[in-house]
Amino acid sequence: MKPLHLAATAVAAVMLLPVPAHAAPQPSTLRDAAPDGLVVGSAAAGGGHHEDQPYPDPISSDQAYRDVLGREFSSLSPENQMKWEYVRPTRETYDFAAADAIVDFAAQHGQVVRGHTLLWHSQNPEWLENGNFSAEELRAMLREHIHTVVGRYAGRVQQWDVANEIFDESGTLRTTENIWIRELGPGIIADAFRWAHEADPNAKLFFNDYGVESDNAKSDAYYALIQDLLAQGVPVHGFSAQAHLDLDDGFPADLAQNLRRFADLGLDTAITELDVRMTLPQGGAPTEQQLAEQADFYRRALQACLDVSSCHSFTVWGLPDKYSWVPGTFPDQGAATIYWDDFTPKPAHHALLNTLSANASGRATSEG
Ligand code: 9MR
Repeated sequence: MKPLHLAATAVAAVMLLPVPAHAAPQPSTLRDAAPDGLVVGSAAAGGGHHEDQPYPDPISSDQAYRDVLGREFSSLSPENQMKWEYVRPTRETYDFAAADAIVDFAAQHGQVVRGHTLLWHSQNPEWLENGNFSAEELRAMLREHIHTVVGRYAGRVQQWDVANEIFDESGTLRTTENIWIRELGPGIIADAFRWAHEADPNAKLFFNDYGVESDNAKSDAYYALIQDLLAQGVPVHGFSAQAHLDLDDGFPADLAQNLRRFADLGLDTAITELDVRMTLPQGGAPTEQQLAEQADFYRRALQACLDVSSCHSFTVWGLPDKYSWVPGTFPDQGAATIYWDDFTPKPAHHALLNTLSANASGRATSEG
């Protein structure tokens, strides 16, 4: 191990050196600053008709939003537009208009796409949740849905969140909330991965959840399940931590270490929905101190991904706060994203850019 004080002295010495006139300019966008093998993504906001989003999808209506989304990012995740609630207005029909708009935008801007999501307990249409379908019907519906949706975007979606949030905080499968697991048993999870793999053999297939940033009961449950599925030959390729962080909770300091144990199973890892909310002072504007702490959380989450060589995808959950899910869900909290509402960058954006730039020519990981 390198003596730390020597390394620190060397860094300090380098910082004092004058910048040579021929030094390459620091890249000015997140996507340009990212090292090879890492895409930097954002959620593509919207979904249109959800009650917390009384605005049209900004990707079709807000030019400033489109400019930033296209310029800064190399990966897009539909925030809502590939969920059952949006894609399946009725049992017989599919509506791909909003999802197509994102996938087309990504193609036009040289971006990859993370598909989100196929098997989840939330945002299912009422006709599905209240349909009193038999197990046989539900199984056929899920199979058809996965084949149709994954098949439609085959070759255009890099990673799929096949199963989202299947465990609760105690590491117990959501056997009552999740219609698929409740009605069809836990074996349906393996089938969902198999069907997705049939529809797009090149897409990386993920388990995705929040609250799994640390080594805890929930991430342990994933670890055990994934080991079991891999032993059965089920095509599981990735494990991702959403990383909806809150300044009040502190930073999950073992994030890299936790991702690394999944990487050691041979999996890809990813940070998929990073935002850092905070309790806002009276008046609603974050303090300088809060913004600095937030920037540090963003920096540390990115560094954790950079420190794990199988972490190829790092995504923030939306751009300006006016399109963020946070204020609608946590009334006293907000300011969770990396842009102000006029699309000027917050300190958190600078922190990400600097951290990427420091790793641009390869990952300077703390693994050594
Ligand atoms: O950001 C999404 C918001 O617009 C939706 O109303 C909400 C509905 O559940 O889902 C939000 O995204 C969630 C994501 O799909 C899964 N992880 C948690 C995200 C924040 O709730």
